[in-house]
Amino acid sequence: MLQIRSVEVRDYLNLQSSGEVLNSLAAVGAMTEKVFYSGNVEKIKRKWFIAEKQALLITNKAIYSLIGKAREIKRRSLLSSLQKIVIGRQLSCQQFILFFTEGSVAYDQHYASQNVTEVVRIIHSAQNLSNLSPTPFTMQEEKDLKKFRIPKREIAVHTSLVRTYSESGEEVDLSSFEVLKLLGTGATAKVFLVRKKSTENYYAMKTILKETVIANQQAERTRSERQILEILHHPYLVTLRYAFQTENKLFIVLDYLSGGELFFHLKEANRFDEDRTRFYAAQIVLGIGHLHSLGIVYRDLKPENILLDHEGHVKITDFGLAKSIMKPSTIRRIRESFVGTPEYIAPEVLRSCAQGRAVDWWSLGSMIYEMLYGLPPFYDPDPTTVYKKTLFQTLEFPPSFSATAKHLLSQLLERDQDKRLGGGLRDADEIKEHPFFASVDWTALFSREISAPFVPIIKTADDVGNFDTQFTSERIRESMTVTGERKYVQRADNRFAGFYYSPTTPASSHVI
Ligand code: ISQ
Repeated sequence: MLQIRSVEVRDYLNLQSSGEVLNSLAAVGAMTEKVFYSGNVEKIKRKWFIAEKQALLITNKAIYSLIGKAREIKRRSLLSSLQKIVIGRQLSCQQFILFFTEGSVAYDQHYASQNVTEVVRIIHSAQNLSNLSPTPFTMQEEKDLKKFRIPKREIAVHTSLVRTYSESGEEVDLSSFEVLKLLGTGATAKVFLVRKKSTENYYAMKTILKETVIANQQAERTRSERQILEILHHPYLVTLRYAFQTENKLFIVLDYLSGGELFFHLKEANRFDEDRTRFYAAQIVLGIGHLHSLGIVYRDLKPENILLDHEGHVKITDFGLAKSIMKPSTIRRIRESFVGTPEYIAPEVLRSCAQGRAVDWWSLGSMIYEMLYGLPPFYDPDPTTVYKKTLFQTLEFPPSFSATAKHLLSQLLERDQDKRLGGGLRDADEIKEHPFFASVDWTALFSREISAPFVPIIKTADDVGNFDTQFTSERIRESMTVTGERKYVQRADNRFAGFYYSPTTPASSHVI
């Protein structure tokens, strides 16, 4: 068969030479891609059938939706993931839908354009050039293709966010656990204290409603959290024990950290002395340093995400914002949208600049300040003022801070991430060598041989006294019991395929 190896280029918007597009492509590591097509399209949204003007860009690798004058990338979909094209009846502005599957996530993009035939031809030529089979297309008589879209519920059906996980291969499901108390609630998740029936060990079970994940476009976040958790084995990072699902929910089973949130204890104590602060900060340095060594930036370091175990050692939890960036050299190139909690966000995040590992060291500085003083350095009740102060306000210290603490904090809260302590290639080692940590035996600390300056009061293994009574006093609803949840049948429902996890060696939550 005759192979056509050339591509007609129709760069109507002149994007190949556009600085904005080059910047956007560079931000996703795609600056070497060749533009084959660019043109205006209307992106048809589900809601009320609203159309939004966007630019469609086709390169030798991917299809992009670009928005605004800055040609910001709204979505990048690989040509290799394009499964099907549906084209509507010919009109001045003809509709078409592109259906993609990436990993096990399926989604569609509904557009209208005056050049649909050209778009499809160029997609096929670009695929041909990369030795990909041309994506099949179907023509439909309808001019409105809305009914051909993947229904919102169905998107979930094709979405595998997190693999099922169990270290031992032991079969677990919701019926393996007794749900005892609510420990906390977040935007998309609830955390319960549970007891595993077979071993009577206690765990914290995070439950996530699938629908909420999909509706809030948190799929990527949930998937990444699950993947990151599975590879973490460190004394100061929370350990994943099991993961499974029912028809409506995802379940992540973690060690129960009965000491509660560091935030809870900080509020009780008002502030910590330097020794106690140093103990927590040093363990966080080890935990975050380990994440960085795996190419992961945590991005959400704050006292609410640090829990204490029964011995008073810290564990970093909640990897929902953590981002895996495999090569350190690419870290700086990643441009991220705005994420995090105001008081702990580094200035470069606010400026939407490169977001590297150093953002975590800025947050560590904010946290150390808060532990020593009771409030973070740029605190204000108004979040906008927090952002302004983070960017511009001179760092000031209360007279109670020692000279070494002030020196450490001014180095961590350095606005230029390249000059920030920890911002260099040696990452956590730079911080470990600071005089503030001179008394720390890092080897002993890693082995958990150093006893904690404060041991939480825990009366029984299922004591929830270190969690907010606002949650723990809540009655466990019927929906959390096994009878209230239809058991998930993996083969029949492909939604969150691969979520399951159970340990290879019997894991015990700590016994006290
Ligand atoms: C472990 N123990 C108690 C509460 C928790 C909340 C979130 C993640 C892990 C937890």
